[in-house]
Amino acid sequence: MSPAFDLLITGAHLATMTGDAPYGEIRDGALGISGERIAWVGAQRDLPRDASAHRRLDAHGAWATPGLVDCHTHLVYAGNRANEFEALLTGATYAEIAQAGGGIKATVGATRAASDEELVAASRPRLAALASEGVTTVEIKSGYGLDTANECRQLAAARRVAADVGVDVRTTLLAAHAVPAEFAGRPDDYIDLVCRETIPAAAGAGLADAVDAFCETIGFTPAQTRRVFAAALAHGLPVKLHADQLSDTGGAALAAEFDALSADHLEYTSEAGIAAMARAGTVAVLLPGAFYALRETRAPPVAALRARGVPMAVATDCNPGTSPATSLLLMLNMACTLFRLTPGEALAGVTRHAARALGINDRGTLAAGQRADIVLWDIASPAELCYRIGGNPGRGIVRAGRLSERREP
Ligand code: DI6
Ligand code: FE
Repeated sequence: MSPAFDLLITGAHLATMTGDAPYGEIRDGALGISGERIAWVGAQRDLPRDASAHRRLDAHGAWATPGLVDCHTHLVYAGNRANEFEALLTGATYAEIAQAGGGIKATVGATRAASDEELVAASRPRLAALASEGVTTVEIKSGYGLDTANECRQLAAARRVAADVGVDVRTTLLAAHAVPAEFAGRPDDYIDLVCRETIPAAAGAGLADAVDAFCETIGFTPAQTRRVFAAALAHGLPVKLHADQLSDTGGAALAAEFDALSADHLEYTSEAGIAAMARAGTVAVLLPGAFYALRETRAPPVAALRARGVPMAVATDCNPGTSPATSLLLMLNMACTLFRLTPGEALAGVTRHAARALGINDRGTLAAGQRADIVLWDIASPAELCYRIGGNPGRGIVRAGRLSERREP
């Protein structure tokens, strides 16, 4: 039977991100799409002669990659912290800013005060900016509500923003991000609330796809993180962890112990933590935007992660404090320049491995059966996506089989 595609893309070089060859490259390739799925991938000369299509697109030598996946963001929040950025550069210290109610506290205040409409309106441009660069799947965390109602409100806003912009979303409950003012000095009581009330509420309402925590000397202890993870798993939700960002608290190994989808940041992760991640199949999510903004000097242990075969993803960490970034393409460059990933590793980090960090296996590669999320780029080689500092060579985006024209941010 001759295949009849809904959309047939020809004249494209394909970075399929499958197999062992760099980028899974197929020169002069074609992509057949049926409904929301990729139905056929290969060299154009191998396309069945009698293949027909309702719609055809000649890519004129563009490169096609899988739709990009930003697997770690906190992009739903109100207000911003440009004032703190400015204060730091004119002599204030982090401690002074925190004492004056700044930092995460400031964003929690603004987010709680915003109506649902305001929260969605404030967040939409950030997701639209990511989408304009070919992001077709995004993860969005809560963590600026810090009570059950506001955490759930943030998760619901994340779903709404994603539907508005047309990006597929996975939401993550990050109630264990900071201790809210109401629980100052009583972090264990707050964790009680998170385990007893917030996780069950978010899970029961179907608002969360995973649970995350900030395990750090300035966040929650490993013991508190364990309690959060146990509650998450008891409610059927997989876990992820902000691990070893500022110090080695054994976060990576703790994440692995709970079969976490990912452990994120990892600047201070030890060899034992990496070995545990390798055994558990936990993805390492690298966040060069936060590393850069904090002017960190200790890079994550990329060589050791590579040696152990731990899959590495790359994400924006879009948040108002430590990574006010809305460009995943810029993160590709920074992952190579700051962390020494190869362009092939970086591109896998925003496609195949990023999907895996979300526990999704139907995207992140160009292969038959995968969701038809595809980006066409005006580039001469895939490495060009990592080489540029700024700019957007995107030419077209296919989201779940539907071709949308290139949109400017
Ligand atoms: N790690 C961070 O660096 C950010 N959150 C986290 O878990 C900080 C977020 C903020 O400052 O608003
Ligand atoms: Fe983060």
